[in-house]
Amino acid sequence: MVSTLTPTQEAIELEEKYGAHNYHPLPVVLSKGQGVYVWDVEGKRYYDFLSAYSAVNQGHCHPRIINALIEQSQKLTLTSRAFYNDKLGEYEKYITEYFGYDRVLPMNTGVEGGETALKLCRKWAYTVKGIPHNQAKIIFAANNFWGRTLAAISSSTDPNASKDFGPYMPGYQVIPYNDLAALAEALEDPNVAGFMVEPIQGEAGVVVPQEGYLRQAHALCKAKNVLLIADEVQTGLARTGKMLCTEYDGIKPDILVLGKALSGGVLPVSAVLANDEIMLTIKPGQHGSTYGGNPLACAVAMEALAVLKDEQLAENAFRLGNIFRARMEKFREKTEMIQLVRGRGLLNALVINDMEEGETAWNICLALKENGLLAKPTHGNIIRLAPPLVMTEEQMNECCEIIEQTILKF
Ligand code: IF1
Repeated sequence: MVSTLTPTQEAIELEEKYGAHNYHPLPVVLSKGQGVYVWDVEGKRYYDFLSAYSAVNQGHCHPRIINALIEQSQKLTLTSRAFYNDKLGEYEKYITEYFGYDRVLPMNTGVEGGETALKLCRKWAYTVKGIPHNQAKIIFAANNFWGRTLAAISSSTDPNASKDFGPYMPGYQVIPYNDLAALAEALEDPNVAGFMVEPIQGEAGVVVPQEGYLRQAHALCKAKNVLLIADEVQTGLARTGKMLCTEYDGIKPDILVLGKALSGGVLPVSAVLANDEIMLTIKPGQHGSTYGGNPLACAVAMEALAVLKDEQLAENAFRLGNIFRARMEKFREKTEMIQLVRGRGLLNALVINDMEEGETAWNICLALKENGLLAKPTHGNIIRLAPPLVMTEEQMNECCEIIEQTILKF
């Protein structure tokens, strides 16, 4: 039967019919990506202002990263950790020197990185800090988001992420984000082992804490021999204008979790970094994963990290982020649609004056799509705007024009 559907409609219909309905995507079907651009199946080009949730900081299909993928994929892709391979040691040396830690535990997705960090924290709590068995407590910030596993959603304050998935992981305590008094109080409990926190809360809507929040949180944790675990899966790797967002506070977290752009959007690669006292508490056979540290991931991740430095993407994100927020602040005087602009580097958000509970933000994103720019609301009335870090100033100005012209029509 000849299809009367457009290629876009055809692709959407297939997902509708055969896939789980665990997402509500914007109605655009992408088939190509290069740098800051993506193209849909009708050949229309867009600026990507989501960057796969900060997984393509280096831009879509970066040639150096793709070449590393192709080269390694024709040699050896996966050995499992039952044997050694000639890429893992090289990668471990590279990434630990890159971030200044003794050791790395390689995993795949960001949430596996978070899970690994919590297992390390608990293992350290019992074998080094001496917390009574199975009594270790871990503190999280309200409105956190670190993935979709049962351990992750157990710390969530978003019913949409946690409802009807219980019972939940014990040993958790949730305190308000950006509230040092609440942290100090929670730390009075001698069984607290760690505090896991995002330097900027991504999913919550790019929530930037007060100046020095992480520095003071780190000091409070240190005073109580509690580990500070920084979830930099979304904020790390140059996204916020520094190689790590924690650099704004001049601290080195006890455990650092990386993911997403660690592979430049090419395949899932995550990493947990820590020093010997913490990392060596996990002994052979006590943790791992089939793909963790596979040679293909190692080759891709080394190139993805090198690109961040060689192309000075943190500096570019810092500079373009200032241009973006300054321009949006000026634009706010011309429209009552924007409540506020916030973010750091190229992790930004517009908080929309939304009279229809998120309707408007969604409709703005549909209109942006029509005007050649892809973005998606997070939590109702907040539109996250996070392009690849390889964007030029000229492209940024063009995108600001698109955003302004689109919003002025609302
Ligand atoms: C989805 C959100 C962003 C993360 C932080 C760990 C992870 C994430 C700070 C886990 C993942 C992704 C998950 C993805 C959409 C996206 C997302 F909207 F869901 F929350 F970025 F804000 N820490 N975030 O942001 O990494 O296991 O996914 O590799 O679930 O829809 P992952």
